[in-house]
Amino acid sequence: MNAELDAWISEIVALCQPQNVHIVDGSEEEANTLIQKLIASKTFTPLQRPGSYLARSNPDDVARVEERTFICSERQEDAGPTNNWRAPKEMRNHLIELFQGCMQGRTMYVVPYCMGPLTSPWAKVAVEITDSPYVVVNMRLMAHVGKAALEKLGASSFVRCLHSVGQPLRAGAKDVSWPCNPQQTTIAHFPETGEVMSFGSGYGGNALLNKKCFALRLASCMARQDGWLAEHMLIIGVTNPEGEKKYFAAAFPSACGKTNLAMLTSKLSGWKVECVGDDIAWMHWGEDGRLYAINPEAGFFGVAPGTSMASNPVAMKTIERNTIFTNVALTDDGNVWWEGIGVGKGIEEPQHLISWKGVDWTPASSEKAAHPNSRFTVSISECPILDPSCRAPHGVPISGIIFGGRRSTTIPLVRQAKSWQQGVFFGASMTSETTAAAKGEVGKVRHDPFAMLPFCGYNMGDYFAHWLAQEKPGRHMPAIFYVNWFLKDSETGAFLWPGYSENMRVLRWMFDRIDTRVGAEDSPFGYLPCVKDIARDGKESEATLHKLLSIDKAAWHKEATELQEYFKRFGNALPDILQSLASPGQ
Ligand code: SAT
Ligand code: MN
Repeated sequence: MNAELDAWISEIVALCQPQNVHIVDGSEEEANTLIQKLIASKTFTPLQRPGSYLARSNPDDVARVEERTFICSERQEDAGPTNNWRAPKEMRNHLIELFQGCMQGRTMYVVPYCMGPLTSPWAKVAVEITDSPYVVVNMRLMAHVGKAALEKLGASSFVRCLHSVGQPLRAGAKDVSWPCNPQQTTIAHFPETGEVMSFGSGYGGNALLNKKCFALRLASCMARQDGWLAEHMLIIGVTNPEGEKKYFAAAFPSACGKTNLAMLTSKLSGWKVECVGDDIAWMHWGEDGRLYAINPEAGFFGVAPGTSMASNPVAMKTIERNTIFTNVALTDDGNVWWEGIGVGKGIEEPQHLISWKGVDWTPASSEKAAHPNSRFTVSISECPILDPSCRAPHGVPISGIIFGGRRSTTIPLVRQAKSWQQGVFFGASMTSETTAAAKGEVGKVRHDPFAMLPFCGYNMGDYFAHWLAQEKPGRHMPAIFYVNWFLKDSETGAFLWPGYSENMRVLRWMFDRIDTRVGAEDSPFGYLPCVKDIARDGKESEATLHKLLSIDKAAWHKEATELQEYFKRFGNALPDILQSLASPGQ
């Protein structure tokens, strides 16, 4: 059907020398066969919940590895100062050596997939070749795979995503349940030729190349070229008691609560949140001058720990069936468990579990039962609060854009930008404490502009300019907000803001600000809410709200000075307006 695909398959067969080739058709029967194979290889343990399985990874392959992720543009300045760069030729040669014979003894799966609703003009078809059946069954939940994607592709060109766990199975050798090759793990992107090559890891964004590699790193480059936006953002519809609806897109770094906000259960009477997506937004300008977002994904790959009936009852419902759990703990009655799962339901901590490492665990154990980056993979159609326009081909109109990070100090609960430029500055100035979603130290404050630090496929300075350039006559620019749910009391260390469903109060303020139905305090840092507007039906004291909504000038000054330093690394690529907005006087 597609000569380019045929030729590529032959080329990869010759390079990787798999035992078999399987073109994925996306059928139920195929999925069942793959699941049986994964059970036989002990990759999957069937769970006591319908259609659900537990996988345990190799303990050295548990998260994205940013230091081994590369942007291989011809010119180093096109990758910019925030990406690891290698010359394409050099990286390709290195990878060809690694991929040589790497699928021996394994089946090579060819997975055509479509990102975005099949009927959407913004949807894009790509192909992943992988030797991991675990990747195939996960991708099946996260994207439209198989025949439908191939049909949409027709004879067109496509992005080539090549993946191997990097552990050939030599004749007679016994396989392990999670093959991988952490010493050689390399995830390389070639934006100029539309390719991804990933070797050595079977986990999450390192291996499901449709997600961060294609839908963010490569798509951000395509978006820059064609005047749209590919962003690390959830998408929600918010309806007020009068039945008016507005859509928001919100960028937060990995493991900072995007899935919880995307599925928020409102406790404010008459207010409702519906879910379009929890991780990625592709946004295009409509003929009416509004910004429209589609969710390129068809499923969730959410963080398990902390998810409970108290924090995210909708997610708990979503994962009741047909879910793949990776690196959570196993209960004695064949179900899943993770730290925080029982909150709000009064479930006691079990006296015995099998931990994510596959060993006995008791409350006396010093290690966590579930890995902090353990995940659930589930189709979006399992979500009980799916927005009715979730699969609208042209997307949903975005009225508000929210940026947010995880900061225990300095950044107030919420602010609104006074202009598009200030809003872009909000995004560019984002900082957040690191989480277990990426390998490395946890809890360290770092710059994470637009929550795209690990996902922008080109020079971040040019990316800022691309955002500024979105403002044009005739366009209705969304309002922009910056939130921080994670402020802590400097004396007790306790969170000042309850978060989760209480974030509805902040969403309400933002919703009403868009039509200026609620006031705000004007400040150089943006519009800040008046305490009374957030306090309505709240539980916290006035003093706490003042702490949440005020700006500590000394801390801010320090932050701004540091930000100016940070911005210097972008050199000439940094738009002047951002450097001037970063001045401590602002
Ligand atoms: O990149 S992953 O998909 O593994 C998870 C994340 O960081 O959001
Ligand atoms: Mn993410």
